[in-house]
Amino acid sequence: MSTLSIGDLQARFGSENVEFFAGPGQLTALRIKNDFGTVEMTLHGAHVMSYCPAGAVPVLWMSSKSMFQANEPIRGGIPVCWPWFGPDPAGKFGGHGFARVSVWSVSSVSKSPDGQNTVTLVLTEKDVDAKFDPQPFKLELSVTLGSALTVALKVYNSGTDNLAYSGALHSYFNVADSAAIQVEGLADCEYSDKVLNVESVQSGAVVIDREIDRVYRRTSGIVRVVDPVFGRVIRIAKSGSTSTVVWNPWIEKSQRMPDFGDEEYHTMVCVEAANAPGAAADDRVLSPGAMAEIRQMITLE
Ligand code: TA6
Repeated sequence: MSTLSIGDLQARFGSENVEFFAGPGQLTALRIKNDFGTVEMTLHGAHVMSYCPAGAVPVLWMSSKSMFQANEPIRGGIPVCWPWFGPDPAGKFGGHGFARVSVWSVSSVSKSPDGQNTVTLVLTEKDVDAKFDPQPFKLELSVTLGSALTVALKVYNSGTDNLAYSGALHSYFNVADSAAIQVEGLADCEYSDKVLNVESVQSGAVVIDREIDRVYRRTSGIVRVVDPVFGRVIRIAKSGSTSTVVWNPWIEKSQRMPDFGDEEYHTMVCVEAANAPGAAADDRVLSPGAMAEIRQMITLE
């Protein structure tokens, strides 16, 4: 858990492209700014809050009602869901695991010869509230700002027992009008429909005309969010993930979430790189000393 002050972080890791500051809720945050664009993220949850390619409309979405406080998830950007995706299998804690509500530490900051900047944050079981009773683990979240935004989560089993988990990079994308977009790349994929509680197969592009909460299984391809109103396509590639989740809460669920504006479903869609529970291909078990990585690469076409 980072105990360094913003000044100390700036002295140790700051650069011409990386600046530490007091973010929303006074959470310790950092900004990567280079010729490719701007990214802002917090140490809280290793949470990418925003991504704006140079000259573009922001690509990631953030609720105007999001909380920015200790022990609470941020509503928008890229929540890091780990060691469980969805409800807590033990039924004790909130959804999507403890990584997104824990304070990470800065591990490294680097710049490549072609001008891409990478910041890596780290979390281990020693940084997590003891109430979660975590097995030994290490997570590294690397964010690279180049022609793409690349977010990579490495999971290390630093214990002596197998480490079973599920997880996701739960990315919220900014769209002009969710009812006008098409989410391409999932045609003919089998999915678990979490709203209707049925298994189904996708026909053509995904359109947002109701609450959509679908776990597309055995998917490895590129997903394209085609936004005719903004006149752009958000291209979402991934690796290390066997499920792609598409989510829009639509009307009623938006009204039920206190950290989500009643009308905000109009301007967002989640496309998530996941290893979701419930299908053998997805469940992840890491043997002692092993490492697995899940990665999402986001670009504007
Ligand atoms: O990824 C879709 C989902 O699992 C939905 O079921 C919905 O719960 C969403 O995540 C947000 O979850 P959260 O715990 O962040 O409110």
